[in-house]
Amino acid sequence: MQTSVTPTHCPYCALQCGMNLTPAQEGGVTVVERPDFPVNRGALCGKGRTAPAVLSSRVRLTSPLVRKDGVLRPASWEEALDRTAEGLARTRAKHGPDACGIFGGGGLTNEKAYALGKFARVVLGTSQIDYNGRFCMSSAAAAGNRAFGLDRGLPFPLEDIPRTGCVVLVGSNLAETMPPALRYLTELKENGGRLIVVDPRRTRTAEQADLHLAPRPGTDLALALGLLHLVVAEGRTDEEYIRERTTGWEEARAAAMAHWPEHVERITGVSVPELREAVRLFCEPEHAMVLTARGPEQQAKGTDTVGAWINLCLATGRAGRPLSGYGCLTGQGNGQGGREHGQKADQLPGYRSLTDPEARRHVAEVWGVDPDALPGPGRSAYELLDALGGDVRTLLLMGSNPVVSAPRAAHVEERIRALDFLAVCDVVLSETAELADVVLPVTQWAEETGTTTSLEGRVLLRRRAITPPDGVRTDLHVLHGLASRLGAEKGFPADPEEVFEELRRASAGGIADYSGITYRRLAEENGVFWPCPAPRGTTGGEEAPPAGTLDAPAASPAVHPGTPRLFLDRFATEDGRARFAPVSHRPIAEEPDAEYPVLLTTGRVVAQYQSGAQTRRVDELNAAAPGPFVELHPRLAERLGAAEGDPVAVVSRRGRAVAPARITTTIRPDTVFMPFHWPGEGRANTLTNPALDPTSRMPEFKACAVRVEAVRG
Ligand SMILES: Nc1nc2c(c(=O)[nH]1)N[C@H]1C(S)=C(S)[C@@H](COP(=O)(O)OP(=O)(O)OC[C@H]3O[C@@H](n4cnc5c(=O)[nH]c(N)nc54)[C@H](O)[C@@H]3O)O[C@H]1N2
Ligand SMILES: Nc1nc2c(c(=O)[nH]1)N[C@H]1C(S)=C(S)[C@@H](COP(=O)(O)OP(=O)(O)OC[C@H]3O[C@@H](n4cnc5c(=O)[nH]c(N)nc54)[C@H](O)[C@@H]3O)O[C@H]1N2
Ligand code: SF4
Ligand SMILES: [Mo]
Repeated sequence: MQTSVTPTHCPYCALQCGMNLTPAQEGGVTVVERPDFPVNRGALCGKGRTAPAVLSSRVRLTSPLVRKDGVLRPASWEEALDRTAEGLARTRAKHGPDACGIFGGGGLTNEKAYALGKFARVVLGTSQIDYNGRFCMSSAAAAGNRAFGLDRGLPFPLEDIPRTGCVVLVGSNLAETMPPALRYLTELKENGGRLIVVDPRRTRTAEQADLHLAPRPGTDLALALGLLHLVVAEGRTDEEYIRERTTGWEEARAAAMAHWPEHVERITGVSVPELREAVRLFCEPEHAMVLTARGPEQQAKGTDTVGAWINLCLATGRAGRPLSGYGCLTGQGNGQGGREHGQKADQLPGYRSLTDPEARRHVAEVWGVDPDALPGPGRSAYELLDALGGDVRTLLLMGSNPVVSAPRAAHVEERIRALDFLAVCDVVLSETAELADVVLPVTQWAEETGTTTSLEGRVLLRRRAITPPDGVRTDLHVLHGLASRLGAEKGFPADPEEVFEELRRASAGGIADYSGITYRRLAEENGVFWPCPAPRGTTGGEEAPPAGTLDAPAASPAVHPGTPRLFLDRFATEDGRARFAPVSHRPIAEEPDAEYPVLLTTGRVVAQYQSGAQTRRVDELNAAAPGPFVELHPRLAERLGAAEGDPVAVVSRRGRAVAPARITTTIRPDTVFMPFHWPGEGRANTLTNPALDPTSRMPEFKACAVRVEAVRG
C-alpha cells in the first residue's frame, strides 16, 4: 500500500489546488489540507473537498458495457476492447481513416492528451480529432498566439497579482469558478490596488470590485476599443514602449479612434463617465493587468475581443514587464497542457503546428513514422460533432459530455445518435455514454498518476493514492489495448511515466518545451513552469539519464529552472515584438429582434462542474445547487407575470428549455442567465448558438437571442 499521506491535486479546475489524501476509515480517501502548495495554501472549494465522493459513488462504472439488443450490458474488457477496435477498423476499411473521429478533453492528463493525439494520427491515420478545450479558451489562445507568438494562460504566476496596481477582470466569475484564487484579489485590494470587473451580472466577483462595468453580453470588443480611444485621447499611451516592443500600432490606433466613447456607450450600455473612470484606474498605477475568462472569449468574435483587450495592455506598456500583463484564466484541470500536446485538430506535441514541415519531421521521428504519413489538420470540435453520422461514422470519446455541454445540444445529440459506432471512456454513465455502443470504465484522479499543467503554466504531478476498484482501467490502458488490436504493438505504453518520457522528447525544441521536466523534479519542486528545456546536449529523456535516476537539480547546474514569467526580454514572435490586432466592433451573430427580444448568456455556479457528470453525483453539491434556473431581472419577471421559483420557458431558434425563475436585480434587464450544468428540460445548451469565431472556431456560448415565457398550469 501507499504511504499514509499522498500529496496531489484536485481533479477539477485549472487552479489545480494542492491537496493531501489520506486513507479513510471506511475505505477510499479523505482530503486533508496541503499547506505547502503555494497556489491555494490549503484552501479548497466544495468541489475539491468532496471529490472523493465520486470515487466511491454508487453510480460509478466498474464494468465495461456493451450494447446488445439495444441495451447496454456488462461485458468483459476483452470483449469491450475487441468491439471498439472492430468498430474503428470497420469504419476505416469502409469509409477511410477520416471517417474515424476522436473527441478528447481538457481534463485529461498531459500523458493522455499526448497518447490520444498520437493514437489518432499514427494508429488510425485520421485528421478528425479535436476536444472540448475548443469550447473553453481557444479564443484567448488564438489571440495570445497572434499578439505574443505564444499562448500560455497566465504569463506570470498568480502570486504577482497582489503586487500590481490594477486588475481588470473581464468575464470571469472567479469567486464561483476558482474560489481559492479570490484571495489574490483580496490581497491586491489590501495592498491598495484596484479591481475592475466587467460582467453583465453583478456576480460575487463583481461585488468585490472598485468598479463594476456591466456591458450588454457580446459587446466587450466595443468596450475595449472605447477604453483605448480614451487612453489615446487622454494622452495615456506609452509611446516608447509602443516603439520598442510592438508592431501594428497605427492601424490599431486608427480603429480605436473610430470608436467614440458616446458610440461605445450606446453599444455596450456602459456610460462614458464609467469608461473614463476605468481608464483612470487602469492607467494611474505603474503596473496593471488584464485577465480574461469565458465571458469575452466564448463569442463568435472572441479572438478579436481578446485582441482588443491585449491592445489596451500594449498601448499602455502593460505586457512583458514585471507585474504587468495580459493573462487568460484557463478553465479545466489540464486546460493548459491539454492544448499543447496534440489532441487539438491542428496540433502536434510541444504546441507545434501540424502544418509546419519541421514540426512534422521532428514528431514523426519520435514516433518512428514517415512525416508524410501524418494527416493534416481536421475539423474543430463543433464542426466535428456536426459531421457525426455524415462523413464521420465512428467516434471515440474521452473526457467530455457533449450531450450536455456542446452548443445546439439537441442537434449534437441527434448527430451522435446517427453514428455507426460510439465508444465512450468515462467514470460514470454520462448522458453521452448512455448513447454509446461500448462504455469503457476508467480510473479517476486519485487512482492513477499523471501530470497536468495549471492556468499558470505550472506542470504538476498528480499521484496515485488508492487502488482502483476491480473492473476499471486507465485511459492509457484503453489506448494501449486498442492500439495493439489495430496493429500497433509498440508505442502506446500504459505506464504514465513512460508516456511522459516520450512526451518530453516530442516537445523538445517546441514552444511548450517540457524536455527538462521529469516526474522526479515535479515531485520535489511543487511543479515546474514551461518552457523548461533539457540540459544542453540532451534532448529530453533521450540521452538524459533514465527517469528516476536523474541527479538532483543541485548536483547538475545545467538544469533549467523553468519559466514562471514570460516575455520580460522579448515576445515569442519572430522579431520579438508584440503585435497589435487590427480589430473593429461587430455585433453578435444573433441580435435580439421582435420575435426573440432578450439576450441569453450562460455560465457556471460554484457547486457544480461543467456538464455535471461528476458533481451531480455528490449529495453535498446537489444540496447547494440542485438544478437549473433562469436568472432574470424583476422588470422582465413582472412583464411575464412570473414570481420567484415559477417555471419559465426560454425559447431560441434552436429549441426550448424550462427552469424555475430566479429573480434578481444583479442582472441587466435585457439579459437572462442560465447555468449549463444540467441535462433534460433545463439544459441551457438546447438554446445556445453554434456560430463560430472565424479563427478559434469557438461557439458563441455567451450571447444569443431568446424569448422568455411564463409557463402556466
Ligand atoms: N464551479 C465551477 N467552477 C469551474 C467550472 C465549473 O463548471 N464550475 N469550470 C471550469 C472551467 S472549464 C472554466 S472554462 C472556468 C470558467 O470560469 P468563468 O469564465 O469565470 O465562468 P463562466 O460562468 O462561464 O463565465 C464568467 C462570467 O462571464 C459573464 N459573462 C457572460 N456573458 C458575458 C459577456 O458578454 N461579456 C463579459 N465580459 N462577461 C460575460 C457571466 O455572467 C459570468 O459571470 O471555470 C472553471 N471552474
Ligand atoms: N452553455 C454553455 N456551454 C458550455 C460552456 C458555457 O460557458 N456555456 N462552457 C464550455 C466549456 S468552457 C467547457 S470546458 C465545456 C466542458 O464540458 P464537458 O466537455 O462536457 O466537460 P465535463 O463535464 O468536465 O466532461 C468530462 C467528462 O469526462 C469524464 N471524465 C472526467 N475525468 C476523466 C478522465 O480522466 N478520463 C475520462 N475518460 N473521462 C473523464 C467526466 O465524468 C465527464 O463525463 O463546456 C462548454 N459548454
Ligand atoms: S478551485 Fe478548482 S482546483 Fe481548487 S478545489 Fe475548487 S475545483 Fe478544485
Ligand atoms: Mo472550460
